[in-house]
Amino acid sequence: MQPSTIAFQRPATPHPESAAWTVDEIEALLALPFMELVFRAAEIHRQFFDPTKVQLSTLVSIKTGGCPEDCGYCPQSVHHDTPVENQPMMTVDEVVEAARLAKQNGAGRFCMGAAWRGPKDADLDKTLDMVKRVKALGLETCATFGLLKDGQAEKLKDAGLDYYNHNLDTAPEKYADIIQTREYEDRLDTLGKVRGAGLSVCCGGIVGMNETRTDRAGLIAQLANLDPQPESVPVNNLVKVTGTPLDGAEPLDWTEFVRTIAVARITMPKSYVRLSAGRREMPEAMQALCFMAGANSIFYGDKLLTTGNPDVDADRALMEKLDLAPL
Ligand code: SAM
Ligand code: DTB
Ligand code: SF4
Repeated sequence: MQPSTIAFQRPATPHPESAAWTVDEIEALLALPFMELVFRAAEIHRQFFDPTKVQLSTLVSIKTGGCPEDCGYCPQSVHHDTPVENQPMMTVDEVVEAARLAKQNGAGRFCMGAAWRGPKDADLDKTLDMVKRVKALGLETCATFGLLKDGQAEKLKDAGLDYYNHNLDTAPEKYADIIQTREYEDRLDTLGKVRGAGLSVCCGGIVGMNETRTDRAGLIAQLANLDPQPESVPVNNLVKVTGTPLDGAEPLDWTEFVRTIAVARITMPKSYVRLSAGRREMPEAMQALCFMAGANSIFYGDKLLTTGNPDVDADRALMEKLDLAPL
């Protein structure tokens, strides 16, 4: 019997590194036959990374709840009646102790998050001590404090911050359905300030918010066309929290999530693509396929900011089964 012919076309020429990605090109990648898409992503992954290594970031919420912004997915917004209460900022010693435990568990990066629209100068000053002391433990440091004003990124850089996380969250066309209290442009402006201060950029988004495939392509186009591309790209699957407007969102089929990871890998070949929020709800085999499709980073630790993550023992066991080692 003759083998059946292949029913798809390889691109005649690869996408040139310097050219901008169009939403149509990205949508065409998302629509490739599933196995072909995962295979292409796995090939590209191997050109730039050791596919047996996974970068591990541990999150801690240094200031939880009471956020004035209205992000439709977020349990920490004052606009939504959720189980998360407004809490005071953690002390520097508490944060350093959490970082020490993260390092002991094998994390390489420690990411501090705050439920702020952006930091007030007095609050930022308190975080600078945290950054200095966490860095002194020998961990990479990351912060996600919201929108930054002039000069704030430089202060964080001087304190020893390595990465700043600020997500675009979704496509520009979908954005107003999700958030009304700040604009897409505000986010791009903060990303510019982060780059300008010489910090590495961690920037990604969320899928599973009732967006279309075109919206997912639109988000990836925005991320891939940042120049330079972000060093880290978190791909979050919406964690549904009671009381948030997106609690009733239609779940995304798991294959569509894997496709999103694969296309992030193909379009941002040198970035760390992080399999982010929503991992606790993902079967191990789906996570394995995400690693095959080019994911090479995870949030590691029992908690994300306010919701759960796989516990450390479960993640160690999974990495052992898949012969993956921490970076
Ligand atoms: N307040 C700051 C901000 O919004 O930039 C920093 C913390 S905020 C919680 C960081 C990111 O977490 C958001 O941009 C969003 O991408 C992600 N996130 C928040 N709630 C989520 C949820 N329920 N599911 C998935 N990702 C979520
Ligand atoms: C990112 O992209 N995802 C993380 C981190 N950056 C700050 C946050 C996920 C939050 C999930 C909901 C929660 O735990 O509150
Ligand atoms: Fe506030 Fe950030 Fe949550 Fe938006 S995502 S409500 S800015 S904590």
